[in-house]
Amino acid sequence: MADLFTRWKEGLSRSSQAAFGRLAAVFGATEIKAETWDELEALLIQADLGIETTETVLDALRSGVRTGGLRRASELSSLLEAELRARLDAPPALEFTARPAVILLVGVNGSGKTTTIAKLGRRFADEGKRVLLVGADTFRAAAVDQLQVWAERLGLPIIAGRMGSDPGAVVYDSLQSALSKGYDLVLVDTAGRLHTRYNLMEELKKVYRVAGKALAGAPHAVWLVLDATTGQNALAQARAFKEAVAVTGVILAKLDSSARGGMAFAIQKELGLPILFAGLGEKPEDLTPFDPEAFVKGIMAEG
Ligand SMILES: Nc1nc2c(ncn2[C@@H]2O[C@H](COP(=O)(O)OP(=O)(O)O)[C@@H](O)[C@H]2O)c(=O)[nH]1
Ligand SMILES: [Mg+2]
Repeated sequence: MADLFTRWKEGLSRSSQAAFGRLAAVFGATEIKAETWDELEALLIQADLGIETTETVLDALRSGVRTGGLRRASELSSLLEAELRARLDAPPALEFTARPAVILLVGVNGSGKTTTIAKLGRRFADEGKRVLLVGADTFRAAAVDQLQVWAERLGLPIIAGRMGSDPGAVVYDSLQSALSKGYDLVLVDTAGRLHTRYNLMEELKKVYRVAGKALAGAPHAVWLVLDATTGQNALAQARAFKEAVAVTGVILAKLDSSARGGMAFAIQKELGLPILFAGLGEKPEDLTPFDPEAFVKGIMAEG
C-alpha cells in the first residue's frame, strides 16, 4: 500500500509544501558553496530533523563530497536521499503469538488515537483476525462515543467504559471477556493525557499494570500515536510516555497534514522506537505500514 504515500507525495509537491520543499532551489545552484551548507542546515532543521540528526547528515554529505569529488549542488540530492534513508528502519514484522494479543494505544489528546484504533481495527479484521475494540478513555463522554460510532460503522465489537468509570476496571473486564470469547486481538483506546500531567501518567501506568493482571503477558504491545504536525514537541511527548510505560512502537498520525515529517528521524534515533504505521487521512483506510523509502521520497518531493 505505497499508494497512500504516493498520494501524500503528490499532495506535497503540488502545494510545494514538502518538508524539504526548497531543496530544489539549493540543489539547483551550480557550485557547492558555503551558503549551500548553511541553507541545507536551515532546511533540515525546519523540517524537524532535530539538530543532532541534521549535523550527522551534513557531516556525511560533506565527507561524501570530499571523497566523491562532487562539485555540483545537484549531485548532493541523491546523496542526501541515501543518508536519510539509511537513518530509518523498515518496521519489523508484526507477529502476535498470544491470543488474545492486547495492544494499548497511548498518546496525548487529539493526537489521533481513536481514529487510529478504527483504522487498525479495520486493517486487522480485513486480515481475518477477530478484533475487539475497548474504549477505556472514560474521562470524556465524547471519546467513548466516538469509538462506538467507529465500531458500528466498521461492524466491530466493542466494550466501552461508562464516562467517569475506572479505566483500569474497564480494561480488566474487557480482557477477561476477550479471553473467554476467543478474540485474536484487543485494541485498547486510552484517555489522552498531557505528558506533563503527573497524575494522568500514573493512571496510564495503572491501566498498563491492570492489563497484566487480567491477562498474563498483556499488554503485548504499546503503540504511541504521535501527531506528525507537532514536530519536535512530539519527541518530548514520546520520551515521557516511554518513561511511564513500555512503548514498543510509534504510529505517525496526520502525516498528510504535515509538511515536516522530519521528526521521524529523531524518533528512530533518539528513542530507538520503530515507526510502525503512518496515518495519512481521516478515513479508516488511510493507514499504511510505514515505508521508509516512500517516506524519504515524499519529503524530498521528487517527481
Ligand atoms: N488529516 C488527518 N487527520 C487525522 C488523522 N488521524 C486523526 N485525525 C484527526 O485528528 C483529530 C483527533 O483525532 P482523535 O482520533 O479523536 O484523537 P485522540 O484524541 O488521540 O483520540 C480528529 O479530527 C481526526 O479525524 C490523520 O492521519 N490525518
Ligand atoms: Mg480519543
